[in-house]
Amino acid sequence: MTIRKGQFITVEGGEGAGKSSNLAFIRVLLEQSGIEVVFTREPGGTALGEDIRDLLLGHKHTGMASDTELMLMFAARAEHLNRLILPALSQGKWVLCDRFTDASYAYQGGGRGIDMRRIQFLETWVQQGITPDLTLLLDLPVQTGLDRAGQRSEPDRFEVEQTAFFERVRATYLERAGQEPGRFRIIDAAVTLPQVQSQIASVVTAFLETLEDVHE
Ligand code: Z5A
Repeated sequence: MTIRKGQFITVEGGEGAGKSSNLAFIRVLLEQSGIEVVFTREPGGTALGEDIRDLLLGHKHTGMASDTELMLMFAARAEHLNRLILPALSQGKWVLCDRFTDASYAYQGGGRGIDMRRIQFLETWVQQGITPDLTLLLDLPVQTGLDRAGQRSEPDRFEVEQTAFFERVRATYLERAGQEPGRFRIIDAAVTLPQVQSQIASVVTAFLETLEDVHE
């Protein structure tokens, strides 16, 4: 595996959590600190990955088996890691990614009910030890997020799921955050956008300070 120099930051959250609204803010925070940032997303991030994203989010294959869905997520991830994420990190760039493997645990594990051990197996195979250095979890009550997301246009293949599905997604995210407090930072995303961004700024600043300490 290539030796990495950059940092790998992921942003997660349920429906309407405000990831899109906050990712650009995080990117600016990092760039203001002189960091070169590669901004990407999952599923997607490469030409092949974006084609897989279309299969996963579109309505052409509505009845897709849960295992198929999970393996397509990891197929896109393998391409993403090998073609974009690892090369960028090894060049010292930072990677800011809109969702990553925690989403597979939350949506395919929690939401669809796939045995978490299957997801762990794919994670070990595909990632070979590469995990995010920092994960911001934008957390909010499911109904608040659904109300926000409902203001958007055409729902994708995940957005048509019922409230119970999103409750399981949220519970899984929070459980994972509890299991890995060193990597996760939970952001209260139910408050106003400026309040959310204030929390994010504190987290990013503290993370940058931690790295300075390490390098002193
Ligand atoms: N998925 C999966 O199942 N397994 C995997 O392994 C991976 C992904 C990697 C694509 O994700 C889908 O793939 C996703 C999980 C699945 N499915 N779902 N659902 P995506 O990230 O591309 O799609 P998304 O979840 O719909 O995210 P999004 O488009 O970035 O939306 P968002 O996080 O909900 O954020 P938003 O668009 O910024 O905010 C929604 C609205 O709320 C918008 O009108 C904002 O103006 C408003 N907003 C935002 N913040 C606030 C605050 N603080 N107050 C009030 N209003 C706000």
